[in-house]
Amino acid sequence: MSKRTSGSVYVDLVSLAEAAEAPAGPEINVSVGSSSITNGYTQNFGTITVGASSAPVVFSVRNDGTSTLNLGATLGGINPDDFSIDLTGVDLTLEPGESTTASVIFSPTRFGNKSAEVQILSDDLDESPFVIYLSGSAVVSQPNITSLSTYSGLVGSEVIITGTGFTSVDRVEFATGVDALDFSVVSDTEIRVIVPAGAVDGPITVYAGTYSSSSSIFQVLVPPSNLSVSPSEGYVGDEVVISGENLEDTERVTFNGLDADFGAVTDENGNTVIYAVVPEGAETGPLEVRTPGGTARDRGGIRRRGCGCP
Ligand SMILES: [Ca+2]
Repeated sequence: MSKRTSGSVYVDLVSLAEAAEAPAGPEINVSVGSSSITNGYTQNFGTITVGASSAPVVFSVRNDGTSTLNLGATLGGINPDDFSIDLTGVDLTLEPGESTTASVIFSPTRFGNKSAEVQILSDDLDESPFVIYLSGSAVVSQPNITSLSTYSGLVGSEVIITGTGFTSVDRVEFATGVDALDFSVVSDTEIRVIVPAGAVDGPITVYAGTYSSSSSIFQVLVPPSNLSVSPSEGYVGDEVVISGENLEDTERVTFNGLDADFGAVTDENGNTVIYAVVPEGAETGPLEVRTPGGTARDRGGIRRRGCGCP
């Protein structure tokens, strides 16, 4: 700013002083909110529940120098995975007087005290890297299961767990001690989990830090398999013996689509064996056994012998 008065020139001393202070070359100036910060500043994000996220903290970088300031940024330190920096739209080349902003959030995945650091790399002569230390404390909430979408299901099927305090859940376990590898915390009140291989009947338990909560019994269904039928042919009214795997809880036996009377016993090896009677009207065709886990079909099927009137 200058004033011109009757031929004499007066230079504004304040402007002159500012011009004198403007450093030659690039000069980084970092601020959070409206306050400038110095190299080594610590930003504390306070206490956040595991699984939740803090509000973003916006940092702005301005070039107070007289030539171009080139920027880069890295996130490192002890717990970089618990923080994230959003560099969307960041201008990494600042001309004198230009500025750009980036935001950082704290979104811890495990409980405890967390720290990390942002390093702003630039061609500032004496402030590169410009380090901003990040800190925060992660706490967990107590999960509580209130219900399951189903209390039985096959390995590989999905179960929706409903309850409260799920934000911090980092582990889901089936009986007995079988971790679910595939689950997602959809919200604080919903978790979706895939029944893992090896799971057996028992409660589903969710864990958050030192807290846990268990459901009522979940029954793991297994499809019947390896059917073997003896004899493989007979008359209406004949009894056949069906063996195989996972025949417990058999709820239906059919001969070529016709329902048969049947009963189940446990043999000396602990396997379930089904006795079924060839039903009236049965024709030659497949024999099927249905359980809550699915349906198995005898490969050879059963032949109806003669007219069924010996
Ligand atoms: Ca500097």
